[in-house]
Amino acid sequence: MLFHRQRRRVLIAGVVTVATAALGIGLSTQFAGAQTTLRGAADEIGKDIGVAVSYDQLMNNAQYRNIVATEFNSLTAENAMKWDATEPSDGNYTFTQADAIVDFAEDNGQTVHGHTFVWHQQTPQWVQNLSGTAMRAAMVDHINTVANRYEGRVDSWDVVNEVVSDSNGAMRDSFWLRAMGEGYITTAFQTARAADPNADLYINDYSIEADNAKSDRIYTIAQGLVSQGLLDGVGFQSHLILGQVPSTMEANLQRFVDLGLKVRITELDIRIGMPADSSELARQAQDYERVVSICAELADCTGVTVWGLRDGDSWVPGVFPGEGAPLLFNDDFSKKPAYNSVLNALGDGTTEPPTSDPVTTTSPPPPGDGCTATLSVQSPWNTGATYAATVKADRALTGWTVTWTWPGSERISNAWSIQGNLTGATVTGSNVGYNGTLAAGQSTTFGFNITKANGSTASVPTVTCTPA
Ligand code: G2I
Repeated sequence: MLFHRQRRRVLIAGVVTVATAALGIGLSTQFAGAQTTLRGAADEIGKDIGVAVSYDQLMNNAQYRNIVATEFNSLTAENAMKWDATEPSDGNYTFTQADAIVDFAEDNGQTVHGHTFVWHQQTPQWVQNLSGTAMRAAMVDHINTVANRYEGRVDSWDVVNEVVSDSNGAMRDSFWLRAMGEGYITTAFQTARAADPNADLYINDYSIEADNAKSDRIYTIAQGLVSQGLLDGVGFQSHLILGQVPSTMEANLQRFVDLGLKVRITELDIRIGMPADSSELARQAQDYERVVSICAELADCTGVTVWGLRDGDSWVPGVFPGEGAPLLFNDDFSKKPAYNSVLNALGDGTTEPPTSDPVTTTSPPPPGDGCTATLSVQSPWNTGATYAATVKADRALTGWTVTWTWPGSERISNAWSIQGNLTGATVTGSNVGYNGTLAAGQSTTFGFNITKANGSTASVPTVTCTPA
């Protein structure tokens, strides 16, 4: 691999105006939480836990946004970065949806895995009708424009998607292949590499989880790209069927790692014949646990992305009538058994033994009409901890600021759903774009990780919350 990229967990530094204490300050209640999140557990083991997001849900559904922000540290646009969404007609680029998703990820300290530049689906007819030379020019322009726009903000790209067919590992007979020949793949990777030299470049496909003719062909293509320094990783989509996690999956991923590549589970879902009964949901949880464990235990597996949040968000029932329930959350946002097994496979946030039980202290609720903030230690380890925080509005708010001072050497290393001056001894942070407006009685959340002295107790300082 020629190019390595630091995982991006950027704190957004900014100037925050702190209202004076007279303005409806609430003292926090503090307590210890036993719960952890997928995100907290994945952060702790240095993996991505991602979700494919729908622009519409992200814009219109506060609960969806909240779970996407708190449970996942990586996002993929389910449709918004595809060619038909970004360049519906020649040279007319539309980035409203893709921008919104990347902004959301940035606000929440999440990485973005980009999907996708070159695919035989969701590519407009005007591209499909071009001659070889013109198609090449359109491809180069498209990749340059999209990759340049998100340079430094999208960490990795599915440069080509589904280029191998389902029969005997032959190349897919797509309009790309017919117009440009097999060289279209190299052209795509060369263009992407030049456009964003720091992004990790992936080849992505389905039904390549097992060692089979299709994954053999991907392996051959990968070898060729690696020899030219053009490939960083292989995406295994993993649209799986209940009870059919391939027995060769681990060994198959390993052979790509042995080429010097990263591997990633890019579109995981596990579908069930409907209606799904409780034993099937339990079996699904086992299957999820196996797939996520394979990635968790493989150093060069960067992470797992699930292809949608709730069962009702999934593409599966529309394409496989009578099948469904393939994801981690029910439609009411409750967690399915598979959620817990994924958490387990990610190490449950307890890969290092806790140094102490989290401290529980409670102060009386504030009398004022502002807001209260609650911190809880979710999972401490020797040199750090993940915290969850809740901000509750006592009256309708259009924004909030929280502040506290660490008693010791604790410092925030990364945070989500909050922005401000977060890294010092005194922390001052405000809402991000989506979680500032709260009705009376409504709550929102943010979270962060800290570093701390080896073996010390993760403290729970008093938090002051002030309405904007
Ligand atoms: O087909 C499942 C996935 C296989 N691998 C590549 C992925 O990009 C693909 O994702 C799916 C999306 O989950 C669907 O949401 O790709 C489909 C398109 O092939 C997406 O479906 C399309 C519908 O077919 C369109 O009718 C709809 O306008 O989503 C569009 C946007 O909602």
